[in-house]
Amino acid sequence: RFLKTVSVASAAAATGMMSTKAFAAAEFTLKYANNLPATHPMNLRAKEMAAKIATESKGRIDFQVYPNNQLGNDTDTLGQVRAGAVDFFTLSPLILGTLVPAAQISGVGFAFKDYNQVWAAMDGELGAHVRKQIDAKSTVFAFEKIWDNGYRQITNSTRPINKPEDLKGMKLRVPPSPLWTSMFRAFDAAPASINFAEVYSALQTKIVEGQENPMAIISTAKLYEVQKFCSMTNHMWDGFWFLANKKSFERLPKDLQEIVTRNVNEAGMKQRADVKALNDSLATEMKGKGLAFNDTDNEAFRAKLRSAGFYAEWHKKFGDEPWALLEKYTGKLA
Ligand code: X2X
Repeated sequence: RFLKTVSVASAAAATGMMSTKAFAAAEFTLKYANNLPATHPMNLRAKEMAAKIATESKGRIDFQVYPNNQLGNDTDTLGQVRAGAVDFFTLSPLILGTLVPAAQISGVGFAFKDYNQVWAAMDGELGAHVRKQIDAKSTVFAFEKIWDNGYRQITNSTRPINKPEDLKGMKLRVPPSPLWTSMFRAFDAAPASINFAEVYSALQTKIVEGQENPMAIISTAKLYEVQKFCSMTNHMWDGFWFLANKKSFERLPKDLQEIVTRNVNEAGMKQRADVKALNDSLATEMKGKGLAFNDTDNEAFRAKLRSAGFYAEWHKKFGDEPWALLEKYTGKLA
């Protein structure tokens, strides 16, 4: 470390660019990328966490946060974190399903009735099962505490979705993931896989009529500007696994690994509380911005998935043991 600092400083001196920054250059520069606006709790907590990591590591780690798809859309960034060009990435378990199919299990429609079930499962055996699959099947691993996205709601520019039949033929953007496409096909909609980076413009230009996301995203990504209706379907809980490239992480000495791990998990717990509070409080604000809200009867939508064979199909795909783990937390799904 001493040698490295000296060489950076003397290089700067030699070129006449001596600056205090040269002396303070961090030993490890780590890039964390995500797909959400800088104002979303994910980025507010990540920024706070980055500052804590810098302080606790005494400047040895420069933890850089790149919000809003700055380094590429989710599909690109997944490639970059696999290759180690990006060190950390937060990604929906369902999109991660394009690499590790087993990870999609937490996204089964109407699985978790409430947050008690979500955190019991994700901090418990279901989450452990998924993290083990990620570790075994890829060059990345997931930290223990999954970050929150929330329960997803459907927005569109055409009509309120009151019952499953209202989704028939609707051109709906879904994130790139087999389970998402399968679920909206089961509703007889016309799902199109589009990365979040392109969602605002796809809605604005009417390439699709609608999309589905939690309230905190509809608000911070300003999707209400290009949508008329918001139907409270709560059709799926979604989170973000905080992923790290294994080689990047293993390059850190143990004491720095411990600082990063503890801070990622602690920030995740704070982010969960922020997201829940926001998702619960935003309807009033977005009504004021012209979005028309309606509630729905969850049971009707669930029955539609059941009769379309959605649960049977995914039970078979995931296998009996993982499915039993899911139902251990949710109760019988079909
Ligand atoms: O792509 C989405 O819709 C988002 C932002 O919710 C996810 O990351 C899955």
